[in-house]
Amino acid sequence: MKIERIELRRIHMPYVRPFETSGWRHEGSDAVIVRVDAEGATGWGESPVSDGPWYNEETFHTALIMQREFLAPMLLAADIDRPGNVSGVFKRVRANRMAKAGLEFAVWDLFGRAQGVSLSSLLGGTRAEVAVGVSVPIHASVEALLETVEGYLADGYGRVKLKIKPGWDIEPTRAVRERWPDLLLQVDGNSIYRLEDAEHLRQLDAFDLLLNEQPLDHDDIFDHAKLARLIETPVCLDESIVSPDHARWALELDACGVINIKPSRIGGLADAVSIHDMCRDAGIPVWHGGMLETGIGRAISVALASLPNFSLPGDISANDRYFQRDIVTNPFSLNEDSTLTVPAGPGHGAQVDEAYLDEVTVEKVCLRRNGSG
Ligand code: OSB
Ligand code: MG
Repeated sequence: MKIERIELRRIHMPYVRPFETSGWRHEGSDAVIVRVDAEGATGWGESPVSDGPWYNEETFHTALIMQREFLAPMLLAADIDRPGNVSGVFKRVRANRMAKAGLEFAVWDLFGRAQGVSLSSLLGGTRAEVAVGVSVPIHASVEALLETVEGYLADGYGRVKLKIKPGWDIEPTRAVRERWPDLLLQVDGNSIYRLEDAEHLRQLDAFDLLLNEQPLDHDDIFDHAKLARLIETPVCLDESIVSPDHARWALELDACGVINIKPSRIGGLADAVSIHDMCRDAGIPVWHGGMLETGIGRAISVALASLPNFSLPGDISANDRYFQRDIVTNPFSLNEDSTLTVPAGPGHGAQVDEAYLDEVTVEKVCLRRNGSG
């Protein structure tokens, strides 16, 4: 298939509440939304980048430049037999994985819609519902945190992840655990700790956590392997696993007991599925992380999380946990058993609300095969 037209838009869409981690705070989504058109069909993707290089090195500025100057022209010059080949088209471009992923996602959706097949089945999904939880930002007080968690539990979320940092880790985790002894609970430090903090992190072992996510540097695997031997809570890697090779290195070093898969961080769905399969063969559970995606990225996440080795609940909450109004007309709602239902229709299934998308668009670029327009 020859892609005829690519549209790139940077949006700004406010969150229902600000999201704060150990390293940044965001009031809304600044994602790049990608549309591809070919042979009368349309596909939609999302690069869940933000205004600054805080999670990884990318921002909406870099993603738009990489897509406009390099990736979109490469895709427009290619003839794609299957969406799994898109990552090969981008191979000469180093890193910039979220920029690549937004385009790759859109091509998967395009093929799914053109063939009338769901993204979940194209990827090898086996579940009709995926288990989900909620990621809870850093709060100003333990009291405020408990109130937020209580609200999410009342909404029906069955698993909670607490964002932590030095000074906001042991006490809030203890408080949540004491209040809800049976809650599925985990923590995420977003690379704020050092190996020297191992003794400190060991205190979290008392709280029966599912996992401790990415405590050490964003590009570290080696020290995580050392830390994994010093704490009892399973180490989970997020930021460090940016490719199938990185996953292989982590598995060979026993650097983690669990991997968080975000296809945007890995440069696309094809490599995300490879990591899923590698972990399945090694007996390592994976779960689907989140980047506070819009309804487009969310539908892609739900499709990927329907693969069998996604055996822990994902950070894929219902749309209304993030946005009062989303850019899709068919948002997910939470089922009573803390799951989302996997769309069975063509592609990822998100129906884009183009009028509202226009309203939240800050800048837009259009490229065409044989010249721009
Ligand atoms: O580290 O998992 C993370 C959001 C933005 C960037 C990084 C992370 C997160 C989350 C939110 O934890 C997960 C979600 O989308 O609900
Ligand atoms: Mg994380």
